[in-house]
Amino acid sequence: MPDLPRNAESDQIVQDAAVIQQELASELKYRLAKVPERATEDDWLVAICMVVRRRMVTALLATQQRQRAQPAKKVYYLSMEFLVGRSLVSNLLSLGMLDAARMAMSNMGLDLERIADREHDAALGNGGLGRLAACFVESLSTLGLPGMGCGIKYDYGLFRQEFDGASQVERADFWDGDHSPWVIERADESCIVNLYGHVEEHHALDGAYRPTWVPGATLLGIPNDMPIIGFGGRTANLLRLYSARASEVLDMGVFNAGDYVRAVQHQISTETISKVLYPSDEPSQGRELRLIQEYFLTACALHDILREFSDSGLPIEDLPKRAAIQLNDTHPTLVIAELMRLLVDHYHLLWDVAWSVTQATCSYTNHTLLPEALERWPVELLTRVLPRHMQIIYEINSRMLEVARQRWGDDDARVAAVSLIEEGPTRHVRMAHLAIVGSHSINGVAQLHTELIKQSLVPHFYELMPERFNNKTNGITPRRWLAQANPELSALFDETLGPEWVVDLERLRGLARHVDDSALVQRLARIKRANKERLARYVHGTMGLVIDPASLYDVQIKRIHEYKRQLLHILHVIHLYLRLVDHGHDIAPRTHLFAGKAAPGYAAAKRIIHLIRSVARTINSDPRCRGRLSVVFLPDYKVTLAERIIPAADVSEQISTAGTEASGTGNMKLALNGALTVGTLDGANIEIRDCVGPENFYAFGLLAEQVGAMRRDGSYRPSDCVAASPALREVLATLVDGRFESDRGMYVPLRDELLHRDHYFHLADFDAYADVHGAIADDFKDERTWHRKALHCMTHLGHFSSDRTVREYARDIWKLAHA
Ligand code: 26V
Repeated sequence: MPDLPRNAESDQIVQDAAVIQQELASELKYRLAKVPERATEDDWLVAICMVVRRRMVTALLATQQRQRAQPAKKVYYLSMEFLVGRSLVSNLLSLGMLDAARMAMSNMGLDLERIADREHDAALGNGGLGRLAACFVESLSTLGLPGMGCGIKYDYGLFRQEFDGASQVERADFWDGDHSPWVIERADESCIVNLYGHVEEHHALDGAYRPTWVPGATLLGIPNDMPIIGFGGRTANLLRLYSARASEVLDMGVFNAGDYVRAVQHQISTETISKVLYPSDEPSQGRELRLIQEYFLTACALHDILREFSDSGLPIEDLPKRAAIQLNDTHPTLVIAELMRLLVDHYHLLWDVAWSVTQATCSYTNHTLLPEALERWPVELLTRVLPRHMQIIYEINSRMLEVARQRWGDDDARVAAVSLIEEGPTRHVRMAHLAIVGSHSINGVAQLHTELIKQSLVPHFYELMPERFNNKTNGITPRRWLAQANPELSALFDETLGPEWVVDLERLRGLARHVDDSALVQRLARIKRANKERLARYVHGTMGLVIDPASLYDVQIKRIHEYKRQLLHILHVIHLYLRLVDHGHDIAPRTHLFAGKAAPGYAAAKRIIHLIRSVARTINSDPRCRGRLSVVFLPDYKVTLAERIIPAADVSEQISTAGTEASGTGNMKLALNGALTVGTLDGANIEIRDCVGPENFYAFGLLAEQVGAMRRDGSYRPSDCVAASPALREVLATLVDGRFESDRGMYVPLRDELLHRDHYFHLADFDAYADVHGAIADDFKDERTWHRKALHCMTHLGHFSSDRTVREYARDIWKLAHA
């Protein structure tokens, strides 16, 4: 970044602003045919996006020209989800024109932030996994590495969350990708995707087996490119999102038979393929459409990968020299069967050669240990939708079982444990097993998670092929999650460290010299306070609730899931409430903020939301709680809301049952914005604690090993915890005594699960959680020490930049040339 003297820098901003102003006027006039007096905020949004888009296109073409001139290996990041959020401000920031754009608009009587707030938040993902993919594509560009994200252009992203009283209601969230200023349709690069049908057995003259897949349906995959610009504006890689369209190839046949209506219907049904993103944690029934979506992505992506490769003129055996394919979870695993199909059936490679090319090209990231989240597809369904792929999967399996038998002889249990096919009343294909055998690298997303993959999830595969397993701890992009979300804090970093920290987060270490600088700590405190006031205004504006910026903001924002234990958090809030109103104890002022969506079919998660909202209503309307305790459940959690909440948090709740949260990334975002973490020793929490030091991390609860042992020996008795804790007894009683909800039956299932099973060990950890919160409340009273701790933490969190993570993938797995 050029280190201009201050006044030269501001001269430059004035000049840039003048240019932007001219371009804005021109866009408004010639694209929208409007005069400024008649333009709406949405018109101005289009105009400013177009001004930015020009520069994006320039960067994109320059990047592509450079990459063509110097062909190099490229990574294709295949993911069913990219949770990109809004793009205007992040693009302005990357192009170094944020201040100039703000000035240009202000000169025209417009407020950039207000206009940017009208952009749709592209929610093409569920949560952590999708947001990680978006951070990675941004980091690839910032690092100048060649890569492309491949995903689906859903018409409807994750549902919008509304409320009917305390109950979640889902609303469709239409994303008009076809008219987004950030998307360029590439109809000329469409490809054909086949489905259904049957396989005909043929043999070549030399006797080789040459099956032909005769498809029963054909559709088109249309690429839609979203350039993702790196910080500094030098590199723009593509996020390529495919949409499905009816193919005329098939329709013509139907037309000829005279059935016009059926032809149009066919068009409607093929286009449903990219219609909607599936919410995670949904029960797995009736998911033929999801399987087709997954195949659709892999077929489209591979088509583009092989087309790009064919430009190299290299023989197909050299594919791994030019392409690395990263599977973001098992969702794109069919790419392994599809690549084998193309190599064997179309390129006529020998099976063993094709198999080494496939393994050398593909690598797999696991993101979950929960058994219910591991993908398994019924053999019957796969056979019907993708008959040739199912044959190939059987062949892969039989060769792998041969290796297993050589190793373990007739230890049938072990051999069955690695089979790609799960036997039972209905047979299933285990997608994680297919991903493992077809990849040269299998990675977890935090150290503990990787250990658990090796020791508990797939120990037999680890025994067979230990060298393939490795860890890549997740990270987050400091551009969106610091520079953009927390501009005041970033300005403080700029002043103290210079501007380079934003592309080299380890430089935050330079703050270490300042932890005893009381002026700096005071400024940090003022910045946090301003962020908390801003959030308070937002809460008041959207929900009509008054919250006190002087109180401790205790934040839990993430998908609602039993393993994440929002229930433990709200039980503790109830405990505080009872101390305050029933026992007359005073408590230090605190505000509990929750946000998150529950999958539409996940009854327990919806009940937890209902409980939180009911407790919030009771507490917020109880005058005895005024100035002491308030509870807020903010609706419709998404990237944009995260950007508002995170800079304002004092405490970050990361309280999953140890051994269940693969990594977490919200934990990193909150800590980097100066929140102190209360957390279990789970996922990346452990590495965060190692970095910041145990005295700056509020750890509590059972360890993964202890939870694992109790699960194995069945020794956990939640009722014993209740017997030993009067506080817990009192709290549980409120779930059914009508105090929070007049329908006393409403929370009976929650209470019964806790008392009789408690699969996620809430009650076992309750007392320890309450104790550690006691310590937090004490520490928060000493403001200076608190902010000093927060500063100390930030200093040591450079490791959690997604730049570091992506560099590790590039070096260890993808083998990309250095940038
Ligand atoms: C499963 C399904 C199944 C049904 C269809 C849609 C769908 C979508 C996603 C999933 C699995 C989600 C797994 C996941 O999000 N894991 C999270 O990954 C984060 C990034 O590595 C990590 O930080 C979180 O700890 C982990 O829970």
